[in-house]
Amino acid sequence: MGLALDEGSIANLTAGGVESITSLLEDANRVQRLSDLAGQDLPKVALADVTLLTPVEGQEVWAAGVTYLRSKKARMEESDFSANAYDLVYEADRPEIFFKSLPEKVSGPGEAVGIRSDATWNVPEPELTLVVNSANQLVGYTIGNDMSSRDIEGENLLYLPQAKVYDRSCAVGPWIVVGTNEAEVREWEIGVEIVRDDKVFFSGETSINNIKRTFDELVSYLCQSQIFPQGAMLLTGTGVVPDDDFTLVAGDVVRIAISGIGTLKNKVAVV
Ligand code: DO4
Ligand code: MG
Repeated sequence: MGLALDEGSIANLTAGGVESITSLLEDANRVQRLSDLAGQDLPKVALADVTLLTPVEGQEVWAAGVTYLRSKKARMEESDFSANAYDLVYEADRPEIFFKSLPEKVSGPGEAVGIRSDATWNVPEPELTLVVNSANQLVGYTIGNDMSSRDIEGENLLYLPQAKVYDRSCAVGPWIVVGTNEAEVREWEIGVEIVRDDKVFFSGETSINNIKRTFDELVSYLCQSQIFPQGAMLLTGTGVVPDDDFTLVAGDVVRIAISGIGTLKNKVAVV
C-alpha cells in the first residue's frame, strides 16, 4: 500500500505502520495522518515501477444511474420499453442506485474488463466514484468503469442486473484522492478514450459538474437502511455515451481520465 507523492514516486505506507487503505479511510484524522506520513523518510519506489492494484479492499461497489442528462437521453433512445422509467427517475427524488460488484470481483488498473459473450452492444461507462467509510462519510474519490451491455439493458429493464453485473464488469482505480470536497471535485473533467489498433477510435468528455444530484444526496440514499462494515464505493453515473453505432470489441483499450485524480486504463476481453 502506498502514498503517491508529487515527484512521481510512491511512499511505502506499510513501513509507516498503516495496516490497510480501509483503516485510513476510517480514521477521522486521515488527511493529517497522510500528511505526516508524507513527511517521514519512508521507503520510496517510482510510480512507473509498481503494479497498481485496485484500491477496493472489502468495500461493496454500487452505482448510481441516469444522473446526467446525456445518460437519460441515451437510455430513452435505446429502449421504447423503458423510456418512461428513465425519464421519471431522472426527475424523481429517489435516484437510481444498483448493486454493481463484490469487492473481490473488481478489476484493477491494467487488468481486463469484460464484455459478455451473449451481448452485441457493449460500452464502457466512465464514472466518478465516491468512497464511503463505515460511518457513511464521503471520504475520497476514485475512478470507476461501469461496463454495460446496452442491448440487454434496452431489451427489458428487468434485465438490468445481467447488463451490469458479470465477470470483469467493473474496474476501479488507480487510487483514492482524499482531502478535497464536492465544490472542488465539481470543477474536474471526466473523459474517456477508446483505443483500437493503436488509434483513438472514440473519445468524449464532460464536466463532473453536470451530475444532477449532490454527492451527499447520492451517499444518503445508498446508506439508507443498510450498513457497510467495510465501507462502500459508489459510481456516480455516466455523462459520456458513444454514438449508437459504437460497440466495444476484444482488444480495445479503455482509458478513463479525471482531471483531479489520474487515469484508469483497462483492456477489453470477452468473458
Ligand atoms: O439504468 C441504467 C443504468 C444507468 C447507468 O448506469 C448510468 O447512467 O451510468
Ligand atoms: Mg453507469
